[in-house]
Amino acid sequence: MSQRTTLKEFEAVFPKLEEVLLAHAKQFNLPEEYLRWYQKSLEVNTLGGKCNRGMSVPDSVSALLGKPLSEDEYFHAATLGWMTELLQAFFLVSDDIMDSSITRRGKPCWYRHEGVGMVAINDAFMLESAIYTLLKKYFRSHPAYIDFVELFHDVTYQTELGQLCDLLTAPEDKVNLDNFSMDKYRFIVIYKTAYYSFYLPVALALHQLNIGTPENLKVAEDILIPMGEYFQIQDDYLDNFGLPEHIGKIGTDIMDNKCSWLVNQALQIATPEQRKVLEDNYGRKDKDKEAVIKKLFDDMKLEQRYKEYEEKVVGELREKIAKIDESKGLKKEVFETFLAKIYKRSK
Ligand code: GPP
Ligand code: MG
Ligand code: MG
Ligand code: MG
Repeated sequence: MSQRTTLKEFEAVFPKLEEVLLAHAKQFNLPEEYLRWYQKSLEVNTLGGKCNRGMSVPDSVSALLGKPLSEDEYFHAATLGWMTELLQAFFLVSDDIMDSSITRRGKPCWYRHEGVGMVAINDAFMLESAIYTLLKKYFRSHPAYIDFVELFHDVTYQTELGQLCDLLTAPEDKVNLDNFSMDKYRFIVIYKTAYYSFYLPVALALHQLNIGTPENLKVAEDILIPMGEYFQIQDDYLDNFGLPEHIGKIGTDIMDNKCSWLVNQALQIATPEQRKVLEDNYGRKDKDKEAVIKKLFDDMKLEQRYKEYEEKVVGELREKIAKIDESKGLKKEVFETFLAKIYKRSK
């Protein structure tokens, strides 16, 4: 029987990795006060999240092996998990600047901390570098070392492609609703979210066990990419319909002119009058105009529409998972566990 990790067990691995990262920076004679800065950036930006992505690595390794992990197996799987959390930290610090966001995980965004500002950009780069420092330290002699390196590089690039499209479909001062479409939307969310949040943790688990064959990776991708698409649609839904106390952030998609799931759905069903309301109020840095859009989304019953979408997509995902052939090393449980973690989430 496999064993699921707890947040507490997973978090218990972090101090060791932090120590390694600080010792590595110290080797370059980074002055003590700046070491403390790096430490604070690591702690503020990497800790305090749900760690769904990170914990999915040990959970997946355990499900693939069908047994609880030894101490060494757990440490290595959790270290790979923390690398996905470092990648996420790198993305979020950067994304919050690009999105002019206010809060993250219930606290001010890092760039809004006293004395941080645009130093946050360099801090983001250093969070990314930390991945490769840990990879070299713990996986240099693993047979899949180069696969790990390439996987992180490829997934980072894919996320950047998605972010590019996310940003370019949302210019700050030019609202053009014709710019939005469900096709563009799918591209954005698959690349900006699904690869790093869903495919990456499972691909890492497969490589840790040396069963990251092209065939296994392809089966995983075919399920995890649609699952990640569903996850980002939830994120867009929660941006408007979630509670800031639950999601730990204040939604900015309407004012940011984002090509979000909600606005795309609204465009599909809008009457000419409703379209005019969207045209006049969407994507403006104005609280009153944002309120008009929020009211319109309520009137258009987008919450109900989301719930119907959720049931449909979860049914499809369950069918795909049921069809997995377990004879090549993959396990349905890997995907079932992942899906269970996000189904009907409110945060
Ligand atoms: C989340 O989108 C997307 C990312 C975190 C990827 C960022 C990619 C970079 C290359 C920086 P979002 O803006 O909807 O997330 P949130 O709602 O959490 O701000
Ligand atoms: Mg954002
Ligand atoms: Mg963003
Ligand atoms: Mg969002």
